[in-house]
Amino acid sequence: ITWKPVKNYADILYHKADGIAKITINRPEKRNAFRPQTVFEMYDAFADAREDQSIGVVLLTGAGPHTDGKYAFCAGGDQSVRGHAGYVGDDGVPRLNVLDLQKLIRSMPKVVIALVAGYAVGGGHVLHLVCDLTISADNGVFSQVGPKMGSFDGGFGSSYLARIVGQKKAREIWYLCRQYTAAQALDMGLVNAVVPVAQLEAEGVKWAREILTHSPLAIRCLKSAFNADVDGQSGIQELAGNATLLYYMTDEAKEFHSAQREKRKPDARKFPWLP
Ligand code: 2NE
Repeated sequence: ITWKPVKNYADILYHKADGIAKITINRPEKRNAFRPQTVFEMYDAFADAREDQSIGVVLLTGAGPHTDGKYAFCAGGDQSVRGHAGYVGDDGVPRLNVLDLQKLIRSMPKVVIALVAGYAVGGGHVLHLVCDLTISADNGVFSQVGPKMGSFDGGFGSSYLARIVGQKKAREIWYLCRQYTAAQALDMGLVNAVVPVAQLEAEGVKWAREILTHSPLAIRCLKSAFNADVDGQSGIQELAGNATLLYYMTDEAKEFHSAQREKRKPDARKFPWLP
């Protein structure tokens, strides 16, 4: 695959090729921990991928290995900029803007695949969790650390984790703050596959290419259906938005819309009341 750079950012890399976008957190010296700017940049790139009709799959990964030879997907929020009320950017404003990013990843009608090499820790662990699929390298390390360093994620990070691995395991993960290997993560259904680290990107591209041979609308509806089961009214909104999208594409909706514009009565009898 020949990746083409899309836009220059300070904290991330953003590439596209063959219907696939790749977003790489590029702070290996900090184990790819995110500061507010990193998150704003990721949000911008994800929003671009969402708008681009040629893109069906987004790969989210971390740059590495670092000069010490270690890999990281993401070590969560950058603790060196954690202030009184959140992570503080150059503008001095405390934020938890990663929550907006989590929602975008979940709601965008494209498939997002996390490619995890090394540490997926804290808010970095939640980032892989909210992706549709996760492929881990054999050196993947999965961990929530909040209760041992003064934080927690009571949103997707806990309740969605429990949907994935079950209540008992999710409570263990958060209460004990242990590290789990890629093999353990596979065992508990936290990741979809484990491959040698050298093959991680190639495996992600292979999965993406397979997905891209399938029906975009079917996958769009499936993603919102999976979300609707978990996300309450906002999940139903997403699913229903797809029904509206599909309805707009019918002759029936077009007839009613045209009739209104042409100030005439719509010909309702042309359309069946299907059983
Ligand atoms: C990830 C882990 C276990 C790796 O350990 P190790 O021994 O391989 O690396 P080391 O030496 O700890 O880290 C290498 C460099 O990366 C920085 C370190 O400070 C160190 O820098 P230098 O000393 O070489 O200058 N680094 C690593 N993680 C960082 C981070 N999160 N922020 C800033 N710098 C970081 C080990 O590094 C570790 O445990 N990291 C901390 C994990 C952590 O506490 N993450 C935040 C959890 S809370 C969160 O993410 C969150 C939330 O709870 C709710 C909402 C949003 C976010």
